[in-house]
Amino acid sequence: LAGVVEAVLSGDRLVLSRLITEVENISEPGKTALDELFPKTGRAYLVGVTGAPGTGKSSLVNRLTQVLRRERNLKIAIVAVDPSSPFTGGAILGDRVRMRDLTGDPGVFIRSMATRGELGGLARATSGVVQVLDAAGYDLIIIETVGAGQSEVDIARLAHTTLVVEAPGMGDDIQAIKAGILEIADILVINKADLPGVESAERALKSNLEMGYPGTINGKVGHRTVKQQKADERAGWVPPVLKTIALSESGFSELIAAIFEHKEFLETSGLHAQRDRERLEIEFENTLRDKLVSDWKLQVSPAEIMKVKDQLYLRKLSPSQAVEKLSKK
Ligand SMILES: Nc1nc2c(ncn2[C@@H]2O[C@H](COP(=O)(O)OP(=O)(O)OP(=O)(O)O)[C@@H](O)[C@H]2O)c(=O)[nH]1
Ligand SMILES: [Mg+2]
Repeated sequence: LAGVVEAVLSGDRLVLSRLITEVENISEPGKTALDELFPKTGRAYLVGVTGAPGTGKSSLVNRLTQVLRRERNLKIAIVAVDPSSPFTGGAILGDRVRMRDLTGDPGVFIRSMATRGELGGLARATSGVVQVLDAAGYDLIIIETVGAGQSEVDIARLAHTTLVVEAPGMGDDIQAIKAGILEIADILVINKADLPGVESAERALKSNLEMGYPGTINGKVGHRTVKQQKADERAGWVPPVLKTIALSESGFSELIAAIFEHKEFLETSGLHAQRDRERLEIEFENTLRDKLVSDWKLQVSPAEIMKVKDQLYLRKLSPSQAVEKLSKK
């Protein structure tokens, strides 16, 4: 294992790929490696890219990386997360084709996350993978997720700067508003700005921002921690609405400027450090909960649990009485 950690730190991409697989599977060697790499983490800047399917997220990430590689001396890692299991095979293939321009660049590392049944597990696995890439010395880590629900919000919480990508073409019917993901945006991007309907998409996004940002969007109350974070940030940051065409380079210098402006804002306001602590606290709490549950399960026999569960099904014990009863053993 010592060899693995050293190889990763020295930039061995093959070893890095293998280690990521271990971490993705939350295996024992993966966990041990994460422990060893942990002191080297906390340096990378994380950019989340989310939005409805087909808005051009992968194309945008591809173009953004290309332009950044040309204009700034940064090592970039891309993590594509796709929790929609039946399509993952295709999505990965599609992303590979789209990101083909980047392969061969030693300063770019691309990884598609394998699907797992449990959404909480995906967020956790992604967090581990990002930590490995961070330790491996990638300056910028871009995380692409399809914006659909809580798991995307959890993954977006990993990022320092979150882009929500929208595309014109549906009049005022903005996908991001429907999905309730607008509130996690630090930067709003209308991609496919070459298509008709850009102005009305822009109008809809801006009026939505003014109306309720970042509280309730279409009656949906966002995740509390995100909301609080965003409320703090609102004091000094209003998400800009930008337009890009990922098929060309149109809008990308503005997008890059906005990302680095937001980074600067987080750093000078102290929010960067605060978010970092919050992320570590969440990780600590989750790990603590997992450990307490597994320790508890070791102390109670499965037969005992079954017996109590039978009483639970018959409604002779409430869930809390059932836990109470088992804990007294
Ligand atoms: N006209 C136009 N088409 C674009 C633009 N950006 C992306 N596309 C096209 O939109 C389609 C979807 O692009 P993707 O990059 O796969 O979109 P995505 O959001 O990553 O899709 P999923 O990962 O499946 O949610 C592709 O056919 C792209 O070529 C753009 O700026 N203008
Ligand atoms: Mg994609």
